[in-house]
Amino acid sequence: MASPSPLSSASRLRALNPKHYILLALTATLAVAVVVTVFFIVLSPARIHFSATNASSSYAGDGGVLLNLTLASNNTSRRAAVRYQSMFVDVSNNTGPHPYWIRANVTPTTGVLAQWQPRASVATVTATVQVGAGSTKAFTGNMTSHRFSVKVTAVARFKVGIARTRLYDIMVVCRPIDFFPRDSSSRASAAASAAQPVAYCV
Ligand SMILES: *[C@@H]1O[C@H](CO)[C@@H](O)[C@H](O)[C@H]1NC(C)=O
Ligand SMILES: *[C@@H]1O[C@H](CO)[C@@H](O)[C@H](O)[C@H]1NC(C)=O
Ligand SMILES: *[C@@H]1O[C@H](CO)[C@@H](O)[C@H](O)[C@H]1NC(C)=O
Ligand SMILES: *[C@@H]1O[C@H](CO)[C@@H](O)[C@H](O)[C@H]1NC(C)=O
Ligand SMILES: *[C@@H]1O[C@H](CO)[C@@H](O)[C@H](O)[C@H]1NC(C)=O
Ligand SMILES: CC(=O)N[C@H]1CO[C@H](CO)[C@@H](O)[C@@H]1O
Repeated sequence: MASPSPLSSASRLRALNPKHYILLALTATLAVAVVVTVFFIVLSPARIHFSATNASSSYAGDGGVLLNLTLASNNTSRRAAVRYQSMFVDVSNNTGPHPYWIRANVTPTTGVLAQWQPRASVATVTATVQVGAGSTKAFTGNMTSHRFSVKVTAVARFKVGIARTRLYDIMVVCRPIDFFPRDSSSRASAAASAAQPVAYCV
């Protein structure tokens, strides 16, 4: 009559438990890894493409110049909406290694930026850089410079259904743009054909 004693079954349980724990832990780790990977792929911030267009300049009342551009946020994601918590646009007169940046006023600061931008949609904001009268000559080469950089720094959250991600930092620099087209005829023809150059940002 060799029925298993309570002691031996208890010790067998003790022997199995660590294995179970390890298996459970491995399974849980795997599950978390899968969830994180899926989340990352679905909500990858790389699905936002910025571009700058409609670069133009005009004289400010104080003798300085205004540099205007339209910044487009192209949310190419098929699932995720995006909402910006902040967005800064800086313009530099230098595409080289030591840029000198001036921060632009972005309008509208509420509205487009404060709302969820739906998946597969384009939202645009206007950015205006005010170059003071004193620095117009140095910053714009007396309005003869043709290569300017645009930098976009944003903090954004993504949403799929009701699931929201943490905040992501986004920083892109756009291809050089020109606020001072070389001759007015090319500016006029560009405006007439509505074919403004588009500078993509990466
Ligand atoms: C650029 O300006 C033109 C004319 O003002 C306008 O029709 C066009 O929608 C603008 N482009 C963007 C991307 O806002
Ligand atoms: C640039 O934007 C400002 C407002 O931000 C506006 O007053 C000015 O007319 C614009 N200039 C051009 C050339 O569009
Ligand atoms: C936005 O991205 C889509 C998908 O790649 C593209 O077809 C569309 O032309 C883009 N629109 C703008 C305004 O950049
Ligand atoms: C850019 O602007 C700064 C300050 O106005 C000036 O010192 C510098 O020479 C400019 N750089 C170029 C390439 O025009
Ligand atoms: C700046 O450009 C204007 C014409 O666009 C010219 O009359 C002026 O002499 C220039 N200033 C300097 C310091 O080069
Ligand atoms: C205009 C624009 O933003 N085009 C981008 C759309 O998205 C694809 C990838 O999804 C990019 O390659 C394009 O540059």
